[in-house]
Amino acid sequence: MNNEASTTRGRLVIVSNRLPVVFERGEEGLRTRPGSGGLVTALAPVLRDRGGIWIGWSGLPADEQEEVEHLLDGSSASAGYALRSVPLTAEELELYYYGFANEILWPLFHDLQSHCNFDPAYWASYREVNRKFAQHIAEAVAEEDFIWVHDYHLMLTGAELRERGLGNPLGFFLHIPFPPPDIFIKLPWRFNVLNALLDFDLLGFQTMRDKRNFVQCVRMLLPEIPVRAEGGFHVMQHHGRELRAGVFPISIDVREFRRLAASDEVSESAWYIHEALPDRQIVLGVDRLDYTKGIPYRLEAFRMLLRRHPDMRGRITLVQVVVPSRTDIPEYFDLKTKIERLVGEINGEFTTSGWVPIHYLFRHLTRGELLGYYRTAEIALVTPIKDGMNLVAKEYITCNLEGNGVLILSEFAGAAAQLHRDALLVNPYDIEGTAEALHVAFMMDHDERRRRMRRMRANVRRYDIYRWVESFLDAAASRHLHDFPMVSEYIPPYDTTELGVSI
Ligand code: ADQ
Repeated sequence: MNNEASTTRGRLVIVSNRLPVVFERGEEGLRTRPGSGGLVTALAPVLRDRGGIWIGWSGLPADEQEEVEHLLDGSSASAGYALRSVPLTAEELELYYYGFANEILWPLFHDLQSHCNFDPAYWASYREVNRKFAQHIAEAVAEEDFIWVHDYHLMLTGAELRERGLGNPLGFFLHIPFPPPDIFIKLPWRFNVLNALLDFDLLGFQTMRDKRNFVQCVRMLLPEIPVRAEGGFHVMQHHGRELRAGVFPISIDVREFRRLAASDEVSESAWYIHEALPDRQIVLGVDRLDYTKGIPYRLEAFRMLLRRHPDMRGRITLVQVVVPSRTDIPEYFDLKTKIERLVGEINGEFTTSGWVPIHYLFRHLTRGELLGYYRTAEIALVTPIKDGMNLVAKEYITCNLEGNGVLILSEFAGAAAQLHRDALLVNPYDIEGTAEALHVAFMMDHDERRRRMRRMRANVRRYDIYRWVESFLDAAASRHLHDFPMVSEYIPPYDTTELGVSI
């Protein structure tokens, strides 16, 4: 095997579809400000200490590339690591990003093949753009740099880099789920994608379920590839190299969320929210407008709760925040219309003077507002029909400083693998079951709430985003897999692997 190169000697090269900076056009022209996600925060110190580059698309049209590069030189100096932009034309954006990534990979990997539009032009562009990314990476890296590619937009870059003769250690992390074989095989380009993934040295998945699905796809579609389990990894041989697949559940910057949640701004915001909704429990839903988030089922469940338990009326309010996303696409616009119709119907059926059952917010919230809701809500309703991890669940737990919140969580969210003991798990398609979980959450006594929340808070605190970055880089460098005990203990009702049925 020739992929023993240490990843600690070289620099770290992060590759993602988008760069971690936001471009804003003001009166003085284009400006940048640093992105604020947990991933950037956790990777920035490593990139600075070790030396590094972040490669991605700026979010702006290709004809602004010159100005973008000029600005990125300045941002690189202040960030302490280099930022390199990959220009994308309007056509590439349409076909590779809105097409292949959003109309094929996103729905298929969330088990929704009926939402897919398998347009061959999308595939051609996806390959082109992955090739373009590989070209930029190849130009930027030195021999011993560790290249870490993120997410489903860029699954072919490893193979493209190998084709160019690059021997660098290559890692890939998939932020969304990996589908089971019977769904993955619907992809017309299933062999190309699977083979390309095998050209990385380390593949990271959010949960055991995703890793298992990937291994099953390899076993089914590429039976000639030897696969063995070793030290928590699945190890496969391909093109004379060894690929290891492992589980790395992503998390959040816990210290930062706690600090912000305790700030005066958030404490005040939390107080005002409850002051405006006195004597009732607040149930919070926070989602990007997306059909994977299960918002209509959740609203139906809330309606069922109010119909079946009239005593809940006037004592519970659902605050549903929906963050606008892709509303120019008909499918997303239809989803928005459906949500608004349901909210209207439910409010029309139950509102009384002084009580509106659903407060519906369709907009971006400031961080302060969002954390105010996290901090004050007695119940969080996180019920995606499928989700890689779901950071909203972890943010809610971390911001629940009073320690008396209840988390209702979909068993199909990656976070369930970690929080299944203390959250109330639901099948999001089961409207009656979710309605009952809401009732149980409402009635749960103070001691049990605190007991459950204390354990969930400790769990999220232990495995924060810094631990996640460290464990992935350690696995790449030392072939050692950190122990995430919670991911190996989850035995959901539908799972057979952990019951001893081997894959
Ligand atoms: P996403 O699909 O974006 O991520 P998620 O993990 O839930 O989903 O993260 C959403 C983020 O948006 C959270 O950090 C949240 O704070 C923020 N947000 C939500 N509503 C907001 C609002 N109204 N205002 C401001 N911010 C808001 C993908 C995968 C997930 C996986 C992540 C990380 O789909 O499954 O957990 O990557 O790997």
